[in-house]
Amino acid sequence: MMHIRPVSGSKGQRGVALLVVVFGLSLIALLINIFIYQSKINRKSAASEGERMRARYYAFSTLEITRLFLRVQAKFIDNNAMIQNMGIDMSQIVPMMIPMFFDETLAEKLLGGEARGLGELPEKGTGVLEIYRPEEGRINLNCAFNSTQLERLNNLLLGLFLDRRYDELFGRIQDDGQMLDRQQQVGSLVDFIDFDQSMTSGADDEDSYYKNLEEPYLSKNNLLDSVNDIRLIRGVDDIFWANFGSSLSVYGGCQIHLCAMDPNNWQLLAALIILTASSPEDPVITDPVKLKLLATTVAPQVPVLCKDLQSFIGAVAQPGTASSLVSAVVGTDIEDSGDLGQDGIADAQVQGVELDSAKLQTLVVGGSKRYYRIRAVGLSDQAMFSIESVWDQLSVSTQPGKEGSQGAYIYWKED
Ligand SMILES: [Ca+2]
Repeated sequence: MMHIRPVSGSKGQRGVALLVVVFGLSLIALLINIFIYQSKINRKSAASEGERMRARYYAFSTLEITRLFLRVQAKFIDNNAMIQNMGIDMSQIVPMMIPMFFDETLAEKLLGGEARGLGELPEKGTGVLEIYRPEEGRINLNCAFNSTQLERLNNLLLGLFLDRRYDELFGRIQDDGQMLDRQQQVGSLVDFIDFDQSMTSGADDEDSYYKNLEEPYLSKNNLLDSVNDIRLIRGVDDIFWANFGSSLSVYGGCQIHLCAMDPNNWQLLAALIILTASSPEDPVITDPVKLKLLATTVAPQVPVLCKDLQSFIGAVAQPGTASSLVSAVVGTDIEDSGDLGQDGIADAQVQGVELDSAKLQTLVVGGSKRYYRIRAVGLSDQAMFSIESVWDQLSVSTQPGKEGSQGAYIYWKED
C-alpha cells in the first residue's frame, strides 16, 4: 500500500506564516502604542506622582525585557554564521515584540493558553522601545583622547566633511561671528576632548570661545559620557547636527563597525568611499552628485555586504551588480529592482569607485556588535517616562542581583 507523503517544507512554511502573523499583530500593537504615546505627550504635566512612578516602572520593565533579547543576540545570533548571513536583525524585531509583553490578551492570542505580561495592570499602561540600534557604525569622537588613535580620527572626520556639497556649510558665519573651515572644525571637535589645552589649529587657548559664552564652560579634556555632550562643542550647531549628528558617537572602537552602520546613513558611507578610493583623483569622489548616487545605492545593502569585505568592495566598484552580490552573500535570490538607491536611476547607470582594500581595513572592522543605544518609554494612564541607555555586551554587571553577569547598561538617563 502506498502512502502519500506530505509535501516536505509545509511545516516550515507554516512556521514562516506564523511568524508573519506574530509580527503583523505586534506591529499593530506597536502602532496603537505609538498612538497612545503621542496623545499622552500633551497630558504629561497633569499626571500625578503615582502615575509617573507607574510609567517609570513600565520603562524599566521594557529595558529588563530588552536585556533578554540582547543576551540572545550575544549568545546565539552573533555566534551563528548562518543566522547572521540571513541578515536577521534584532533591531527591527525587538521593538515590535516589546508591547506583547505588556498585553496579556494579545500574548494569549498569539501563544495560546495563559500568558502573564509584566505590566501589573496591562490595560493601564505599556512600554515602548523608541530606539534600539547598534552604536558602533559611527565615528567615535572619544578616540581624540587617545593620541595613538588621533590620526585615524582626524582622517575619518575630514572624510566625513570633505564632500563638496558641504562647501557652504563650512563657510557659514557662526554665532560668534567667526567661520570654521573643515580643518578647524575637526580641530575644535578634537580639542574639546583631548587632554591638552592648546588649540589644534591656531595659537589661542582652546577655551577662549567657551569662556566668552553667555553661560561659560570649559573643554571637557576627557572622554565624553554621552552623545549629548557633543552638542557643547564649538561649531556643533543645529545645521552641523542635522548633517553629521547621525555619523558621530562616543562609544565603540576607533574603527567603524561596518555591520553596525545605519543603512540610511549614506553620508558616512560617502566618507568611507572618499577615504579609501584607490585613486584620489577618482571622478566620482570629486563629484557630489555622483558620489551621493553611489553612496545611496550601496548604503541600504551594507548590513548584508559588510559580512564579506570583497563583496562590499565589489558593490562599490560596480553598483549595478550590488543586488546579485547581496544574493550571493544571503545564499538566495532576491528580487532585483535594479534601483537599490530608489533614486530613479538604474543601478547599472550609477558610476562606481575602485576601493583600496588595505586602506579600507584600517578604517572598518567586523565581528560581534558590542554597544546598543536603547530608549524605552513607559506609558501609564496619564503619564509617560523615558529612559535613555547604552548597553555594552562585554561590560560586567554591578547591578544588585546581577553582579558578575556579562552585559550591562553603561549609560542611563531618566527623563
Ligand atoms: Ca583639549
